[in-house]
Amino acid sequence: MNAVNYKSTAEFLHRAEIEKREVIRITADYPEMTVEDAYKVQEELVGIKLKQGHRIIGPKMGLTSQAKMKQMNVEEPIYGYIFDYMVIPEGGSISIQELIHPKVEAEIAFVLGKDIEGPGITGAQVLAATEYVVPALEIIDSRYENFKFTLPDVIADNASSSRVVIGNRLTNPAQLELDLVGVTLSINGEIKDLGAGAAVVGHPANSVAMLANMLARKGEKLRAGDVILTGGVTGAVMLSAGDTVSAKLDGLGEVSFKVTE
Ligand code: OOG
Ligand code: MG
Repeated sequence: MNAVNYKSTAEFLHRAEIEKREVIRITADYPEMTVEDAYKVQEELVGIKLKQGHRIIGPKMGLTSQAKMKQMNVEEPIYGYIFDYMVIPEGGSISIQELIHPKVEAEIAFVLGKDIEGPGITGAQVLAATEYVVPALEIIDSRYENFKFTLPDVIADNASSSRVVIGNRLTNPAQLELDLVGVTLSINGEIKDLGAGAAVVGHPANSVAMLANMLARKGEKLRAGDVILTGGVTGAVMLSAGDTVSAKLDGLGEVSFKVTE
């Protein structure tokens, strides 16, 4: 069997996103694709988006909670990139027709005041370098059929990144214990899932530390001003037209958006 062609695989996934079409997962044809191969495909995909004039607002972590790993049947955290075109304003809306089969998850986002460069970064170092934390809703939209994938597939697909809503209340992380922050995710006023910050690798700052250490392997660092999603605290919930989605995070505030036809 042939080796994975990073560039054409990235183009294939990019087209699926643009055409809002689900595709057969890469590992159906290339079962031997490794995690390393997958990050090379992701790099090509990021390159395509940058070439088109899109800007990265920050890297993100995914599959950082037991809830998410179990739900997606995948066993280790991954990273991807959030771009400017993915941002929906707080309280804004998105048409279901712009997406394939979107799901939403509640997250805690970090904004750094200083660069952080791995390896060997700890959660305590992350907290010291953080300017503020903010509640977020991430809309994930795997390009794969039935939202089913293996670890290399989802890495290649930029960790299912699709849209994000960032809350507008900024909190200094020294003001609260982020692992103890209670989180609810509601649709049309009904709670669909809940959790606490500790669901994210024990403490969301640990997720940022893992990210800095993973990026160090390719000589990259986290930068001051990056908006970093630390991974779903809750499981992800399917979206439908007519949904009003909101997350409440104790001490951090609320964030919401609507899904239209
Ligand atoms: C992968 C993306 C995971 C998170 O917060 O865990 C993610 C997926 O579940 O499709 O963004
Ligand atoms: Mg996420």
